[in-house]
Amino acid sequence: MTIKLYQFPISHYCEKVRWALDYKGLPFRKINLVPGLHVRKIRSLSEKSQVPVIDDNGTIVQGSSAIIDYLDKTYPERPLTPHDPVLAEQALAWEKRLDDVAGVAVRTFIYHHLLSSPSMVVPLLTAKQNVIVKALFYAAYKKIASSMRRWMSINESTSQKAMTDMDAVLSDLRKVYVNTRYLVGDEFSRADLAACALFAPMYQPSGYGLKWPEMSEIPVEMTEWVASHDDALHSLAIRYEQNR
Ligand SMILES: N[C@@H](CCC(=O)N[C@@H](CS)C(=O)NCC(=O)O)C(=O)O
Repeated sequence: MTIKLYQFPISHYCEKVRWALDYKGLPFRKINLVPGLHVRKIRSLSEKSQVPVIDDNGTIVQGSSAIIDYLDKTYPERPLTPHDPVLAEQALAWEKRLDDVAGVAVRTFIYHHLLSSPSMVVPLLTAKQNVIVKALFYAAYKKIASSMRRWMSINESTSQKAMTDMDAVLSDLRKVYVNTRYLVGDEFSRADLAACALFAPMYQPSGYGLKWPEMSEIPVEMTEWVASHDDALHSLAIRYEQNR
């Protein structure tokens, strides 16, 4: 039976899993959920309310890193975890930092700027949903936006910290990518996948499967940040194109 992926199309943690499944050539079916309305469904499957979650013929796995562990163990072709234990440890350390620091920072920064613009953010949050869901989401938008800010601690001060965190991680990625093709060893691994997927909302690749807002609509704070990190983001965009 095909693997089911419970996801938000906009989520960069879900992009990690979409990419891992595609990379391994595993067929899967996306079950697109709407933030807020997802809780009941996800809690019926697993302990926390977070996506991504996969259901592989009754085996439920939650969280992008745990899902990649599971896929590499169950479907070892095209591994994303290096075989060499030292390199595996390095890849997992990169991935952990990217998940815990960069992924959270990218999300905080983006939502801080986009949540004040419903016409831009609602199509992203309700991507792949029907018009009725979209209309209901617009109707409840004020409440949803303030819950999202509360539940993910999104405000001016966390957004400032997010910029510092993104700077630090991007600068370390740049130091490696300037000399080598991959973060760990000489093959593409879950470290590169995590870096390119979690920063993807900042360089908006077409392979992500989302209709990104027009550059001209994006708040100036975001375009300025992107412009000032052009080199580092470019090295991620290239690797995304080569391996996605
Ligand atoms: N570390 C987790 C993070 C997942 C995560 O933060 N998911 C967010 C979407 S980007 C989510 O589901 N938020 C809703 C919730 O927590 O109920 C992973 O790698 O999967």
